[in-house]
Amino acid sequence: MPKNVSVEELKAKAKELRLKIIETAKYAGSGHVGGSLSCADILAALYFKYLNVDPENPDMPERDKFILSKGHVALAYVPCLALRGFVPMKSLETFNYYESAYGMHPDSNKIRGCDASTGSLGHGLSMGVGMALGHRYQNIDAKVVVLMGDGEQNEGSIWEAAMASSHFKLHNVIAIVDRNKFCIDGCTEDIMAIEPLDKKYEAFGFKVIKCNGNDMAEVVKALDEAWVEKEKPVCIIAETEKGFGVKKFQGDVKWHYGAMDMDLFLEAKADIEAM
Ligand SMILES: Cc1ncc(C[n+]2csc(CCOP(=O)(O)OP(=O)(O)O)c2C)c(N)n1
Repeated sequence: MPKNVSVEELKAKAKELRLKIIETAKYAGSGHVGGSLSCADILAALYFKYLNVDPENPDMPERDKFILSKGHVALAYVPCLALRGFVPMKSLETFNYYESAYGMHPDSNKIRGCDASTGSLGHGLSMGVGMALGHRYQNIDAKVVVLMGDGEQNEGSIWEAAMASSHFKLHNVIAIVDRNKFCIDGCTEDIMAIEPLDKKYEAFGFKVIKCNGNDMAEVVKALDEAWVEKEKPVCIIAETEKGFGVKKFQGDVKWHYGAMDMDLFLEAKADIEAM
């Protein structure tokens, strides 16, 4: 059952998360800031309202599972786990350092509360199908939420997993696509077009919900609807903006991955604080 947390409280969490994202990128020297900022609202909503997870008991079998299929945004995920109490806040200072547990891609053997090691794109939904089937066989009523990128939709394995999700009627699987319109080196529609994405997921047997993924009220409405689905797997297409919250990053493909000097860091921080 989702917790009783208001949209305003979630907005404040998303803002806190965005600040942690850019601080962590500054500690690391660089990072995937664009795709981290685009999905900050989704992560904040999931971890502070929807997911049944417990930082005191991170391995409880009946927990909801979360898979960061777009694993390059550990820069958003690890700070989110820190804010939720799974990992020490201080550890963000070691992000992507040699021998740190917190690399540029998440390692479930090293990070408390992390259910899947990711980074090689295209595998999260397949892992999610396996986890959801595992829940079924063990009579565990838990959700499996998979956050994917839109460029990531070019990976064929996603579509095999989509077929399996509907074949097995995995209504506890919630796939979320961070539709920020950019991949690593350009617009998704120029590199390898994915539209009409909603029709594709519908054809693969999903219930499709569209929302503005940078508007917390819309994110909550979409997740509320997804959480009560009892027939089909769900795909939420969250329309977002890459770099959302920092004016210099928004709409600039260069900020898929980058390093900020101190002036830009302070500018980014001021932009987020003014949100
Ligand atoms: C299998 C695989 N191929 C290539 C990469 C390199 N890579 C890292 S991020 C990225 C772009 C991903 O774009 P998208 O899914 O749209 O992510 P977002 O824009 O949300 O950051 C690529 C190609 C990878 N991590 N895995």
